[in-house]
Amino acid sequence: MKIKRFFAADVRSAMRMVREELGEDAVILSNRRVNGGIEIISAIDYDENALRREVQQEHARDTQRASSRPRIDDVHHPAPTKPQVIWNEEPALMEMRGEIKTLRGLLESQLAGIGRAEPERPHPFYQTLKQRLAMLGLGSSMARELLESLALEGSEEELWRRLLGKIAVKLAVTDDDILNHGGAVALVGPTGVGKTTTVAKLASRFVMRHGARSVALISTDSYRIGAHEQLKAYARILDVPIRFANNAAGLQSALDYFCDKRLVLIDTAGMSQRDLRLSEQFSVLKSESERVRSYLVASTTSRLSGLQEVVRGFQGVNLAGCILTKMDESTCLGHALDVVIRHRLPVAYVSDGQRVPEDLQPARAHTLVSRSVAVMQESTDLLDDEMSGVRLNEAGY
Ligand SMILES: Nc1nc2c(ncn2[C@@H]2O[C@H](COP(=O)(O)OP(=O)(O)O)[C@@H](O)[C@H]2O)c(=O)[nH]1
Ligand SMILES: [Mg+2]
Repeated sequence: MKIKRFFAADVRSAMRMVREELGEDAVILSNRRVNGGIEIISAIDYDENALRREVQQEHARDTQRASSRPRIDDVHHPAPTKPQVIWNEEPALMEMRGEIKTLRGLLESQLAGIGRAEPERPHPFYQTLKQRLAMLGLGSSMARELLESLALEGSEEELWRRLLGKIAVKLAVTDDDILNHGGAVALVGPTGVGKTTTVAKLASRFVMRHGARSVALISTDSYRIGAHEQLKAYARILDVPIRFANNAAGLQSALDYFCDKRLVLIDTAGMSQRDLRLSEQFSVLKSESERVRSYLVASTTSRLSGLQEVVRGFQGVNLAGCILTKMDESTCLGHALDVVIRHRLPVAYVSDGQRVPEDLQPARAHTLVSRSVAVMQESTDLLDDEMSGVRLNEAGY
């Protein structure tokens, strides 16, 4: 560790001197106003223990010096002038405040772990791997389960790769189920996640494989004005028949009507999992549960708690699997991985754009995991860039 004192007329110049001499990783240890300027004590390769030892040694030397000096009565000492620090104007202090905030967050999460009786794992990589899993987007209980099942032997990178392998093993996929086997398939899920677009992508792919006569569409979305129009437009483009069903009887008759089709795709009304009409929708689908397989469409841009609520809310119909959409917009795919693993929900397809039919792929476990790592890396790099921008701004550059 190297400690250095910098003196300049103002904070901005002092900070510039610190950065020029010690670089971006320098840690500000103290900062105060002294006669005629600003004094900053800064360190590089900061080691708190070494610093404490140095301070203790310095303190011991001071005491020795004081005891060897003739004692002067305190009354004769002039009152020391306190250095003046304007707390809320000092960029260095703002930076320290940020660091303290981060430390507090870390401490809180550690204490929360103790509250949940986390087993003591003294392995040096345990915490860093746990943090990497958290950055990937996995919830803390999933991260703990994975780490507990891992033999902690090898380098950190080897352990990380093994953890990713374990995630891939836990991820169930259905191997192009809908397009390979056809049948009657309903897409359910909240509004705006991409159900109608996915119906169009699947229909279009099936038409490309087996011709327009093999596919039919049904819409049960009678709640939104214009909802039918969107699907109707796709039906027209693909030249496939379409029917609308507003209740169980309507769905039954539409399915009977299309009984000669190899694939019947049912686009349902987008509803919030909190919507009371959802159970109405479930009862319509359940009435045909023998014939219809339901897939949940979920957006990977949702947060972990939101996705959990969606999956729980839509379990009212027997879900055969799910389709993960908006991968192209997601900044954290791990949330979706956590939820589908936890609910043992096989992933059928992933959608990564708006183009019909190009932006839809059958889900592959290893590809999903690698993609999640790539997205995590991109987000971390972005955050690093933003943080260094903030630090420079705080320093007045
Ligand atoms: N970026 C992106 N947008 C998508 C994706 N899937 C659907 N969308 C868009 O999301 C919006 C809502 O899609 P829609 O199919 O109407 O959702 P629905 O309400 O669930 O039927 C539309 O603008 C789609 O083009 C995807 O994978 N990525
Ligand atoms: Mg729709």
